[in-house]
Amino acid sequence: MLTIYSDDHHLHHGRCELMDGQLMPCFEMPSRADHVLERVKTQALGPVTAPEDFGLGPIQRIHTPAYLEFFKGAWARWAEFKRDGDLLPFTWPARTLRTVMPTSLHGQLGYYSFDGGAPITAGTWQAAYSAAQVALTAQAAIQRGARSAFALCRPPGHHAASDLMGGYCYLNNAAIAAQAFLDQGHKKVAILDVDYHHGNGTQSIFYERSDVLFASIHGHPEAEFPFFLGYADERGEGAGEGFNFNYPLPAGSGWDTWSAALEQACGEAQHYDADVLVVSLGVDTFKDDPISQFKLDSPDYLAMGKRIAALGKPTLFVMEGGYAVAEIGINAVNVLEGFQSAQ
Ligand code: SP5
Ligand code: ZN
Repeated sequence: MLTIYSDDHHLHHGRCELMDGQLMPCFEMPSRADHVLERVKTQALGPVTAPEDFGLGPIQRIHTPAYLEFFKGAWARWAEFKRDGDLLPFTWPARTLRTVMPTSLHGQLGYYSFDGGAPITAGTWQAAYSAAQVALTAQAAIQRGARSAFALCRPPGHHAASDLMGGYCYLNNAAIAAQAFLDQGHKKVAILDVDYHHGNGTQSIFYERSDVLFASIHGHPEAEFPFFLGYADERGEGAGEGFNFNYPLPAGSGWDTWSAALEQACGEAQHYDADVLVVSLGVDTFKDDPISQFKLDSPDYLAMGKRIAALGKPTLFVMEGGYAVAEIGINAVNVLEGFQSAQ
């Protein structure tokens, strides 16, 4: 399997995120992608290549021009404040407030974000832009006939909506790739999101559309980030009704429970008869993940890959979360090896 990877992810190294009553060192750190790349190499998964540059066009198919302009320019505006830390939001237009557009940097940052977990640093735009190109380059490989490809994206993307950052995500790499498939002639794309957290950004982007089916298995939002989306009764709206599937699971869920949900999600993708499959591949479902509550073990990821392969679709894997840094390479690459072993 071909892996697409860019060193540019090192340009994004946030210092702190707001969590559990503290500014904590960011769980989403550069060594994550380094470990995955290392494992891709030691397991000889296949060639590793740098991304091509497809420009802003395919990113603008998912994200609004105003959001992209804000994100791209935010660091330069923040630098003028001459502060020590990264740029982090602290006020959001929640109920009773208006979603007006303030003129100040922090007002606009609140408008364009939904949590205090996505710091903007000097290199965040470039890293996120390159991650989107990584996804697009892997997508192009499949478009040219590859059965599968791995987009080793960092920062991740599935929490990012068309004009919102949050949850360590800025640009929705999986959504951008899914839209590229459609723009290049495919009619139906299924996105299977196996990250521990609900892919609220991806769901919101495609919620009223029938050309992208979204299925997500995740920690129940009653108890788990992102709290305000990801419930089982969210089935899509308008033309999208019946094309959104959420499988929220309780804390402590292991492979038995998790794989039963995967079985259902795969059944929906099969029934939908997608042309291609995009997998939002988070491995924060691992038993030792520091911020998550599922109990998958490393061999389970091999089984996960095998089950996904049984769908028989051209498959693009897009890296999302996973914070047990020492094991992230083993677990992510196990999915890919499991997939390949089932060919
Ligand atoms: C891409 C991705 O996986 N983003 C996840 C963002 C999660 N941010 C909030 C995490 C809150 C975790 N609280 C757990 C408490 C453990 N001490
Ligand atoms: Zn996650």
